Formats: sequence, C-alpha cells, structure tokens
Amino acid sequence: MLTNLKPQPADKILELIGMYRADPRPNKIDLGVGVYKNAEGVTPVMRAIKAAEKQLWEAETTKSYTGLAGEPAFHDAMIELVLGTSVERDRIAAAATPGGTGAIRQAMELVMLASPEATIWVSHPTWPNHLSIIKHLGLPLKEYRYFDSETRAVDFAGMAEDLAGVKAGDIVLLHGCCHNPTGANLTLAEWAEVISILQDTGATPLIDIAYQGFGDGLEEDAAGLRMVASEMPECLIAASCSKNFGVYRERTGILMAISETAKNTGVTQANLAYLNRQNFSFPPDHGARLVTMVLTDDALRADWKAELEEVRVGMLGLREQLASELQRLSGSDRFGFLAQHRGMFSRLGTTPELVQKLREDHGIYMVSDSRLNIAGLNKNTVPVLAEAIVKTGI
Ligand code: PLP
Ligand code: TYF
Repeated sequence: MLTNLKPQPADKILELIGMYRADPRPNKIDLGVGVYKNAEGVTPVMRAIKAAEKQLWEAETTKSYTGLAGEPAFHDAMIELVLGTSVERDRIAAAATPGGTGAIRQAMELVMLASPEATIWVSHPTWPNHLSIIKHLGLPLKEYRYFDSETRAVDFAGMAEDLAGVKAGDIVLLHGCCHNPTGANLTLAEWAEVISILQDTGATPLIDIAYQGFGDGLEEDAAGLRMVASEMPECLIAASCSKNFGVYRERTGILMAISETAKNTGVTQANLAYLNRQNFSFPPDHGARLVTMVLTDDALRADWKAELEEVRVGMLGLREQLASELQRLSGSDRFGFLAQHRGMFSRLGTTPELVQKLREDHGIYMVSDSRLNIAGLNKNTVPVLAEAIVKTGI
C-alpha cells in the first residue's frame, strides 16, 4: 500500500530552515520562517507565560481530559481579547484547536458541513498553508487580487472588483492584520467597503488572525475584524496564540463561529465539538491554560502586554531603520513601503532569481516570493541587508 504514495510538495518556508542550518557562513542572516526573534536571535518564552507555567506546575492537580471544545474559560478569555464587546457573547460558539492552523482546518470542515457548494476565496498571495489545506480538502478555490506589485500596497480596486464576483454561501478568507506574506493591510475605510461587498453578495467572512499585537497594537489590530463581526450576520474567526503569546509548539488556537441569532449557537457549538472529535478528540490544553491564566490575572496580563509592546515597537524600529538605510544607499524612496507595512513580514517585490542571489552571494535567507521576516534582523544586520539589497540590484 505505502508504495502507492507519491511525493508531496514540500513547504517552501520550512525547507529554508534546513538550507540555513546547512550554511557554514558565520554571518548568514535568517529572514525566513515567521517566528519572532529578539536582537540576539532568540525566540524567548515570554515572561508572563513562564510565570504562569510556574504557577500551573504548583496548582495543577490533574491532566485528565479537557472538554471536546476545550475549556470555557479559554473561550471567554480569547473572545474578549479578539472581539472585545463587538458581538453578543451568546451568539458565539468556540472551540480550542491545535494552533491557528487547526482552527483554519476546522473552519473549512465546518463550511463543508454547512455550505457544501461554497467556493473559498483567498487573497493573492496568501499564506501557502491556506491553499494547501483548501486543496487537500478538495474545496473549490478562487483568488482575489490583493497586492499591488508596483506600490507594494493593497490593490484595493482589484480586490473590490474580484470580490464583487463572490456568490451567496461562499467564504471569503481575510487576514485580520499583518498580512502574510505581504505586510500590506486594509485601512478601516477599506474594511468598511469589504463589509458592504460581503453584505451585498451574501458571502461569509472567515478571518484568520495570527498576529494580533504585532502591527499597530492589540486593539488596533483587531479593529477591522471587530467591525466585520459586528456588522455581518455571521462570521468565522480562526485565531492563533503562537506568535503573540510565543507558545508556538504548544499548539494553541481557537475557532469562533458567530451565528446571526443566539438561537443557533447551541447547534453550532455542538458541530464544533463534533468536528474536534472526528479529527483529534480533545484539543491541547497546556498552551490554552497558560494563555487563560495570563489573560485573566491582572499582573500577568499587564506584563504580557508590556512585553508584546516591546516586541511590536522593536519591529517597527527595524522597519524604519531599514527603510531609511535603503533610502540613503539607493538615493530613492522606493523602499518606503517597508516602514508602511505592518507585522513580521514584508514582501520586497523582487524575483526568485534575485532572492537566490541574495542567499548565494550574501548568506541572506528569505522566502523565494521575496518575503522577509523583519524580526530576523537587528540594528547591526539592517545595514548589511540594505547594502546587499542595493548591490544585488533589487
Ligand atoms: N495564519 C497565518 C496567516 C499564519 O502566518 C500562521 C502562522 O504561523 C497561522 C495562521 C497559524 O499558526 P499556528 O498554527 O502556528 O498557530
Ligand atoms: O508563514 C510563516 O512563516 C509562519 C510559520 O507550514 C509557518 O506562519 C510556516 C510554515 C508552516 C507553518 C507555520
């Protein structure tokens, strides 16, 4: 049987990790996989998470199963973090999932139960795992224009034109903030226009939010999502705790499904629990419990917010330094978009050949679509990258 298997396409982002490790050059720079790194190149355990872990070790009395949909306290804490008070609590069903990826996968499976004819619309470009999960499940897929390769900003006219072709019952996948891979984001006025298109077409939004707190701030990064959730009758949200709580390997995420009225929440909640049971039974608990502890304890929450803010401001500083260094070296403003983009990523907008040249000639690793992870830089490597970009003719 196993001899029937065919090779599967590798994940280009994860492949880079191996290439980087194998490179013997001491001054190599890793701007590949989207993991936050501090100035020393370390992905730290956040202080509040470490403190919560210590408390949990003292207080935890059992590791028996949690609920099929995870712990209600985790749902409440995450709903408050992501949605604030934008939606009545009794309209929201929620289930803990293995990471944000698990939430996206469960969202797709929920769509298969509720709207089997649905086409899933994704931004072009989008996170490659969106595409691979949708294709793996055999769901119809369409792309809407998103990125203007000239300005490196959102091509909103193209996006609105493409979304006008969405049919009732379709799903429109949107990035809540810090678009991966481009770094280009919608303004609030553009979110409002997206809402009006969704209302006109009768499509349902699925918002993937994996970087809340990495862009303009915790509240600011959720503002567009909250507008959608409060104005649409229904909305799906896949939230990841991997980045903003630094709990990547704990696999902590949540799927929220908002019904038009509270009458429908019970059956939606039962379907989320059913889908968890089909795929993995009980979701991972450790990361979800730590996140709940951090969000519900005033001191831990304040410390977490302070550390997250340091991370966010640090990345913004690196963006500004890189943009101004490039302006100085190139004598042009064409890299100004780096300071406008938000989150961990920016798409430089160059060819795979020049990305390869950066790697071969300078030991600088970025994804072949020219996505770079800003957090892979520090004050000393920004000028090195800027010089390499200009020398490479990007
Ligand atoms: N969605 C996007 C856009 C991402 O970049 C990520 C990144 O890791 C995820 C979802 C899910 O992450 P995880 O499954 O590690 O929580
Ligand atoms: O886009 C990224 O780099 C992150 C991390 O299969 C990631 O979202 C990359 C690939 C992958 C899972 C996570």
